[in-house]
Amino acid sequence: MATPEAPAARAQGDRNHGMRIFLIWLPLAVIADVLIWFVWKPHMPPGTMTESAEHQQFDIAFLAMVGAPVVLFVWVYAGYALVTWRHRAGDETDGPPIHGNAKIQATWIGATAVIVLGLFVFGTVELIVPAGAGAGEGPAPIWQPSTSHRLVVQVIGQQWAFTYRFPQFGGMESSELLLPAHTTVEFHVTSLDVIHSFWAYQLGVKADANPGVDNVAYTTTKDQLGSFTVRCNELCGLWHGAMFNYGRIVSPAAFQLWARGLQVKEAHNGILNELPPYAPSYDPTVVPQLGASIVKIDGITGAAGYYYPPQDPVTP
Ligand SMILES: [Cu+2]
Repeated sequence: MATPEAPAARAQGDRNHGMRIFLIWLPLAVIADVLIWFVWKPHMPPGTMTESAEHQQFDIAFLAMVGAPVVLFVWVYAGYALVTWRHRAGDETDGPPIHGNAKIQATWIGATAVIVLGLFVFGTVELIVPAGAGAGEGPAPIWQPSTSHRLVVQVIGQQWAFTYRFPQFGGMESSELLLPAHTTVEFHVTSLDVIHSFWAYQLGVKADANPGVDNVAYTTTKDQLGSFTVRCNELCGLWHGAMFNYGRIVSPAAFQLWARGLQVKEAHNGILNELPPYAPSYDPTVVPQLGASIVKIDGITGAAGYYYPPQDPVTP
């Protein structure tokens, strides 16, 4: 039979257990956080193609670094408890009655309060600082980029394609999204029919595309060139799954060449004249009639749908 321990001896034993658990946990937590930051973070989505994407990558890595020590503490404690306090053969006694432990309770409440409130402050700050976790989405964004030199791109969702409109290039439209490197982009996202969502994954931009609403989202491209994926991220009907395409970040010179060239082409073949004036959103009831006149024009670059019916329409 085990003899009951004296309270002083038990307190000393608790301290030893606590210190041992801490000493097992601490190096594991440090190793996990170092691995997360230096090994995992460079591969974390959405990458570092834009400042907003990079900021989101930082947020995910930081949250993982806060979470990993907590998970490891639970595992270490569970493992330690299984080994140290397991039932031993022949021992039929109950454990000692416990009537609270002010130190452990205070530590527990204090540590969890600091973690939860710290995450609350971190999350709130990251949402509202420029290029933070949010891309500023909404009709009235909570932050603005510091520069007024912005490329404005309107994103028009429709079943089942995105069209991109460039008001600084005469309202030119394209079904392809090219963006220049080292440029702050101001997206204005709207829809012609049902609700869609513009999700430019590697740009770290996701904004609802709602009819009659002008949702603004910002991002700033960096020096990385290459393609990125654009998906519709809101179930919008039968071909929702096919509503994606690829955009590209190109050099500023290549972008100017492309955009000016398209503007000249669309001015030349009459598309710019036929398009409605640039506006934050468009009346979807007039768009089918608009498409009826636009499809007769040769050299159409826009997306399929009301605006630009998919069949070859150039039949007199
Ligand atoms: Cu959609």
